Amino acid sequence: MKRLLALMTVLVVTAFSVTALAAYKSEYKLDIVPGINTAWGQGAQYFADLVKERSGGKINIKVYPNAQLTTGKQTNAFMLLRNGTIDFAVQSTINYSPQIPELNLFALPFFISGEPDRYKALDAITGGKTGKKLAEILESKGAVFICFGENGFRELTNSKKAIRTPADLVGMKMRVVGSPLFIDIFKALGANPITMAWADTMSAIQQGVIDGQENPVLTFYPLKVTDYHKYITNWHYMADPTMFVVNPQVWKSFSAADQELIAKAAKDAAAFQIALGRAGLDENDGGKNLATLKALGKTPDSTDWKATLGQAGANVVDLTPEETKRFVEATKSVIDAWTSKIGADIIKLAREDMASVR
Ligand code: X2X
Repeated sequence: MKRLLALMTVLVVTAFSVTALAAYKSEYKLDIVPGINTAWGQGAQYFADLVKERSGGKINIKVYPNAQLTTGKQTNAFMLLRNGTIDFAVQSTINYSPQIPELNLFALPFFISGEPDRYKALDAITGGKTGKKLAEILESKGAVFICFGENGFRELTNSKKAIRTPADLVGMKMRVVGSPLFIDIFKALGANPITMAWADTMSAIQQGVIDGQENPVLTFYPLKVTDYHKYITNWHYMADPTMFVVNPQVWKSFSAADQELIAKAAKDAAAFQIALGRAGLDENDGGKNLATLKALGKTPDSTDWKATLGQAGANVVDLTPEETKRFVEATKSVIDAWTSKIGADIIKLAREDMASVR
């Protein structure tokens, strides 16, 4: 009887682990927009590597760069995560904002960069009451949110001239992402904004179909935009965090221990992505970002981006406070127009979070 019981236990346990194993896919698809060599891509790849290593090869996440999983339609990304076409994503708030308007908060012009320390201000939002609220909204719309990472503050590049004032932008053909807020900002500045997926942008840059675009340094430099755009204006006008997210069904299929493993790996990868996206810019952090990268054995491509961009033949404009003020004034109406779309309550929360670190 005892032996029979033992045998039955073995059978039950085996059957159980077989079903548990069978529930795991051989590959989980992770969606990103740019190439792997950007800070965004490297952070996503590091996440996949950590999960594989820490799960002993059991959980295999594959990063699909260049918006492959959305066939280039990056603003459809949230719908495809929700319906399970995409399992995991490290996505920009911009690309989910057509379905989740509250995420436009980060793209309000000069809203975060107007603070004394824009990095601190951003961290106060993502790590504060606002970040918590945005995570709840995301979850209510059908995604499991793990944490925020970073694409970076977005800067201007163009092939025509140094841009120091809104007047310099008049008539310039500027590629913008497919979120209406960007059209409003560039129209307010007198430019001629053209909505275009990133998948089509590199060739538009090469062929001169557009004069300029905006993206963070750690995105446009690795993708060689500076081979074509020799003028860069550091205006930091909006922050572009990434979000580490999972399809809810996929998330439920993992054991509690594996969920914990994945969440920890995402947080570690996000910390790396943030450090990589900031190190060598003007982040007044006493060398903390560089130290984080060194401790991980990761060397950034530059420890001084202004010098690196200059060596690449770029003319780099850092706006003076007076020059920045003109851009702020020219785009103020956009903030007013978008307050109700984003939600006055979210904007108020963000202001409170930012004020707490001033
Ligand atoms: O399309 C862009 O500009 C990019 C790569 O930054 C995003 O996906 C938001």
